[in-house]
Amino acid sequence: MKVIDLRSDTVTRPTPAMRQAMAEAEVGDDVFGEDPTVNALQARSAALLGKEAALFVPSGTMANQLAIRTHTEPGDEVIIEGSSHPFNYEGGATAALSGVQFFTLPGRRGILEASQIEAAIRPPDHHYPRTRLVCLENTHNRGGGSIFPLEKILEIAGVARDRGLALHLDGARLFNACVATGIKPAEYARHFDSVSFCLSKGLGAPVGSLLAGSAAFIDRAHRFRKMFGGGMRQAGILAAAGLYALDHHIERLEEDHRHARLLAQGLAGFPGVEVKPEEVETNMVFVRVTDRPAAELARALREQGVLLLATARDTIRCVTHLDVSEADIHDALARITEWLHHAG
Ligand code: TLP
Repeated sequence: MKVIDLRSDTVTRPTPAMRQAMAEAEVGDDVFGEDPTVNALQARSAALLGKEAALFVPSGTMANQLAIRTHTEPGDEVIIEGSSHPFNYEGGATAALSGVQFFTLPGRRGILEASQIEAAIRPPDHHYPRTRLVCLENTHNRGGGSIFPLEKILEIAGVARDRGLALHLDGARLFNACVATGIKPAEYARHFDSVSFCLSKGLGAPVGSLLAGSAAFIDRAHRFRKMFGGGMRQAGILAAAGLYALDHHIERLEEDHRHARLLAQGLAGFPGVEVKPEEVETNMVFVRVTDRPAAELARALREQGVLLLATARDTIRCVTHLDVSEADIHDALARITEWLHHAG
């Protein structure tokens, strides 16, 4: 029985063609700035986002943490949505590595309004932390793979600019938003001082993320990358996978989105679960489990060879990706129906 792994788009394995590109990569010592493949990936990523420079880093977490460290000084405050990745899933790194605190705001499916941000900015008084940075997430993971509407980004960027705040985009899945909306990466990116994106999610590379911004910003981030232990040597082997992914795996994200819709539509009628297919915007389906703990359902389905992620007591997340075909979606739905039918 083939295991259908819908826990995350991080589980993809490099394709034979990607492995070939990795094997053939020209490499050098990137800590000396001498890896031609890393340099090519950085230049390509900066151009794609319309930024002056970009830095290759091991993970999306490091990209976000570097951005936060680079934009702030200890004691500063960062405005962020309450279900965002840096606040919830980065091991408390922001407190530990940057010595800054978060001011969290409740979003609607992860989406914030400019008025909420405006109201959260601290007055200039020595009692308060200094508000320095706003972080947004597009697509928003816990928001359900939701797309941050460009007009709302524009309004928020206006507030940030007027109030002298930096603006960072956690674009771990930015290309999913781009493919779903037809908006170019640079069109999103130009409203932000820094943007990160991941190669190791929907794009299917085994490792790596990019952080992009002005040349001065990336120069400062480079120093913190070293400090955080993220300087890699012959990293061109990994960067080659990234270049391959940018060439071959962006347009196909549309397939993942179609599969997510199929999955949501298929699950919508099942007893014991609640799904809103109309809320599926990209490659994620969040399922509310109504008649048992979500972890119990995930455990039971694992035995049927369908891996899902319980993200809360009553919530399961399913993510479609490169290693899941349309036939796999039908197969997963059949196995889930069968199990629910037997479980009564
Ligand atoms: N997200 C992972 C888990 O950590 C939850 C996943 O399976 O979705 N930003 C966003 C929006 C993310 O979803 C993630 C990873 C990251 C940053 C961090 O990327 P990595 O895992 O490369 O550090």
